[in-house]
Amino acid sequence: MTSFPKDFLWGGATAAYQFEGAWNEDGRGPAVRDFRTVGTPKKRRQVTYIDKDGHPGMMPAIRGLNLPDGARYAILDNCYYPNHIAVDFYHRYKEDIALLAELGFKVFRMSISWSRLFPKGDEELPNSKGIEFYREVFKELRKYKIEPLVTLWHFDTPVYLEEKYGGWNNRKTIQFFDHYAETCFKEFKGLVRYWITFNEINNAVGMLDMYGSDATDKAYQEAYNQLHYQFLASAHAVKKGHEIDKENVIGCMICGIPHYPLTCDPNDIIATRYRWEKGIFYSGDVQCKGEYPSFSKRLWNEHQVTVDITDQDLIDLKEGVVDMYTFSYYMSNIVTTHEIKDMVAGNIANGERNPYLDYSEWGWANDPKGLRYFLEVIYDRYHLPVMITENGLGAVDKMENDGTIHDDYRIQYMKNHILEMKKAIDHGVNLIGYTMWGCIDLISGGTGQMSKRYGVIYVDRDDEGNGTLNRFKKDSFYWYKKVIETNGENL
Ligand code: P53
Repeated sequence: MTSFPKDFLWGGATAAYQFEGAWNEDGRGPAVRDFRTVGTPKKRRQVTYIDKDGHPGMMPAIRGLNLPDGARYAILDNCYYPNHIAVDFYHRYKEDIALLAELGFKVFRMSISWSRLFPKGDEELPNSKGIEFYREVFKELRKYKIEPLVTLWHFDTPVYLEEKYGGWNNRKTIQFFDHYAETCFKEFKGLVRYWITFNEINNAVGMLDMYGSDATDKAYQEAYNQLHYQFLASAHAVKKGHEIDKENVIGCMICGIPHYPLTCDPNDIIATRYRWEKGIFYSGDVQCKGEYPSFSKRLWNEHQVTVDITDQDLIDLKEGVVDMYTFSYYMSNIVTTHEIKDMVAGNIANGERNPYLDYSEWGWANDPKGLRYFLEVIYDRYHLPVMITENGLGAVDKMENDGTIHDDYRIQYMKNHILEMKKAIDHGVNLIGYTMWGCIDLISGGTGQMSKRYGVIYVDRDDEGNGTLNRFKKDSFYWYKKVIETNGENL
């Protein structure tokens, strides 16, 4: 069997708002994600606000739901916001990066917090403390020959842009993002070469499409339009990034969920294909081919959507085609037009349960073959280098009295997925890297829990914010170190 290419980028991935903490330090402005409380798989995270009459309120954090008219994001006294301190990478990055170096990481995926550089989002000059922090982090990574892979937007739009301009509902936000992206390319030139523009960009529409979702046509209208503005912002960033440094490799990032039909009923087959188009190909095609796919009209008509597309936009999209396709992979889902008999009760995961797969405690299907399937479909469609920029198992870990953590379930999960990556490479896919999600335990994006852990490094902190924040190596740490050392041979 073919081995991994010799310069394969092994590593791990994080996102600023789930990892850095220091949410209001050194001039950082608040971002929309800072106003989410902690949840559980059954109880959704809440977004907290003060309404137009000055009363505190909260509502579930669901894509497509907006704050009540006139309300403003607010921190409430009786709520816990896990992202404020997160796991404190902001103050511990030296210790953390030393651990990543010990693992032998070739690449480390992290995101820049937009509001750390531009606290409001529409400023001309960036916050120098923010620039300084990221520069130090990148230098520290380079010291160990770890290549940073930097996401510009990981769901964390500055709140000021949201409240003053309506965020991504407003075309103006593109211009603020353009300025932010250009600032990053200039300030971090020579330190960063690998970039991702928007994390899981396809979720804008994808998250509205869950079973039982009662998303309205208005929500779809907003989502498709927001997506268009983000496509443009991404395309501008790609073009500018290449102009500033031709060494830059800039990718899209897609939430990669393969969909399977439940039955061979042609209705199920077609529904499955349409689900791929809506959820996966729509965004990938725009970012990798630089134009809207032929099926776009059908998707827009489905919800009476009119997207605000100008002639210049079409040129911009063409000029901002990405260099690589990156995606997250956690699970597959099932599509059916028939009655659902056995519903998966997970957050995000949804639809009929797949009897051939087992499920995580959060209801996510464990499907290593689905990763190969996805890789092969995507590479065949775009012929661009592909990178898996998130993958892993969210699970409850138990620390023994001697500080060890025996997470063999995580080792199994990663091993099985890496074996399928190997097969995909063998089948011709140009897979260039793998960054497992949450290499150092961090706050779950979906539930806000600390107890949904992905890391090979354990962080002592619980769902209420207690704990020393000290780091411990799990069994998977030693295992992954060996995988990297042997370039994927010793699994
Ligand atoms: P948590 C949807 C489906 C799959 C992954 O998720 C998703 C989403 C959108 O939330 O998110 C990505 O922490 C995301 C990360 C997140 C990770 O998956 O809910 O890019 O920020 O932490 C894992 O278990």
